Amino acid sequence: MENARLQAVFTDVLDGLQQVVRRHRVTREEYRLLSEWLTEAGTQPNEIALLLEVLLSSTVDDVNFAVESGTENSVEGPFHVPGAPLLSAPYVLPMRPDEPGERLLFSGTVRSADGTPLAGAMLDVWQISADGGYSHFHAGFPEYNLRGRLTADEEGRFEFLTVVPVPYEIPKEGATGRLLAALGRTAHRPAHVHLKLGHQGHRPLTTQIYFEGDPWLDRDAVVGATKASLVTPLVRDGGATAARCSYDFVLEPVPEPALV
Ligand code: MBD
Ligand code: FE
Repeated sequence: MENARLQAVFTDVLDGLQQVVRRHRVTREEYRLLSEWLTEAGTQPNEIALLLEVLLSSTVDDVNFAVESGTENSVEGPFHVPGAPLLSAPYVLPMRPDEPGERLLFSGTVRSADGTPLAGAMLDVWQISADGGYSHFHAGFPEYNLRGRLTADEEGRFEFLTVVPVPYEIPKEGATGRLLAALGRTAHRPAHVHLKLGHQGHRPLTTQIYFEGDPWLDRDAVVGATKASLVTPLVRDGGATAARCSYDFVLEPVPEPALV
């Protein structure tokens, strides 16, 4: 970071912390507990990253990725893995032969802000399994389980088969889980599917899709991640072999570079 900016931001951070100490007359004992808790967090793999993701990343994203007319962003979270398999149609996310859970057919479109379909738009999709694990991060999953990249067709449409994700629960033993419990806040995230979307000439989008009726929608453990515009119905019509959901994504064009 450029030194002047580092100094400006750090000065404000320190000022904010000092104000909190003064306003609440933080005791020596409370200061010691904070120091111990942060030290504990630092010894746990990925814990600081999770903590920042829970408390702050959504605010950083909102500052940087605000949209005028495109689909809203939602945080990337700690479980993205670059380089997921490039799938071919008909799209099925890689899954175990005995992958548990209800099947989900996720369809939709990718369009530009003016409604033009974005043929060939790239979607990078990842999600938790029905038994509650993200491959690569939780033991016992094949590499890239429920992770894949696919493209929208000539009309900007896409469809892929996956399983209905379950809500994620932040581990109770970790420093982040202990903080949430101490605060009386839920450690749950509503069930979600993560996506990154890209198309030439458009701002890349990182977002998540949530489902109507999810009990954690209004108290996501990750502050600010759930947005009403990203919630879609999960449709189950009796007899169908899979639940369905759909979402129509809108990417914002990047301004044309000025002609020189
Ligand atoms: C998740 O699955 C997630 O998406 C975020 C943002 C934080 C923790 C777990
Ligand atoms: Fe997630």
